[in-house]
Amino acid sequence: MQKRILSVQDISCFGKCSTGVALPVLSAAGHECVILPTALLSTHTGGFEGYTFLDLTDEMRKILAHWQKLGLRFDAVQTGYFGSLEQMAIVRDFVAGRELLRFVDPVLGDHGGLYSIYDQRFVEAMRDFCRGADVITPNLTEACLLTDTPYTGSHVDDVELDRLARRLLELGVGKAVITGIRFGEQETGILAADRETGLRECFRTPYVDIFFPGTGDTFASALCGKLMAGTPFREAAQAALDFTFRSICDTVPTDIRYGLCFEQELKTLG
Ligand code: PXL
Repeated sequence: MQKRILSVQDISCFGKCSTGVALPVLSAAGHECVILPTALLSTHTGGFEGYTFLDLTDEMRKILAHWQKLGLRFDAVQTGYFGSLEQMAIVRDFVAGRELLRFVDPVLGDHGGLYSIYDQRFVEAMRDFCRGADVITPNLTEACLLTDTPYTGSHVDDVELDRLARRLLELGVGKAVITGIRFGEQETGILAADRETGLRECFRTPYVDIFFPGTGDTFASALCGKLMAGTPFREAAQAALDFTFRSICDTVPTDIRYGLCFEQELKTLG
């Protein structure tokens, strides 16, 4: 059955990420994707000089007030890149008391650092925003930021991974998937953790030594699409990882800033 999913993240006009990924991926998974843009940028912030940035916080308030009047209902809300601190409170107020699933991709940073517009206040607000989420999908950097753990690189041993997963779930989260973990020299992948079942399982793919902005967004939307289609958690995590890996393989060797060429893989999501 088709679900209506509200995707709250920026529109980066060039450089596939966030809303530019959520719309095609959630649609290909069979859902209606409604968008609530948090900011409008000429490009994403990952590697282009002089990008423009329009904060849409005030517009978000107006859009949600209109939808409130219309009595629109959603099966899930998926959040990604926020343009201001207030936006988290705005979305929290809108979803409060509604029966919907909450997917939070706690976009804060990568490679051990914060993205350019964020600071420690964002980290604290995001930690709070994650409370009560059904599924969160931090990369390793974000998992460390959310749990006050020093980031020591993308190779993490099993004990530390388990600790990170436990501390993420302790934020009051149903399921946590940590992305961007290196396993040895040859592999990369994710850890999936489920509070209810106690599941802790790593899923791996071959490591490709190129970083494409928007990879995490692609994974998060694919996972959301699969779960909302009723796919069980383990299978959904595996499918989202495979989709992301195949998209990476399709992309080599274009300009890495342009994002993943996931288009050929969309047909595999249905
Ligand atoms: O992929 C996360 C993301 C989303 N939106 C914008 C970004 C980034 C990462 O750099 O810059 C605008």
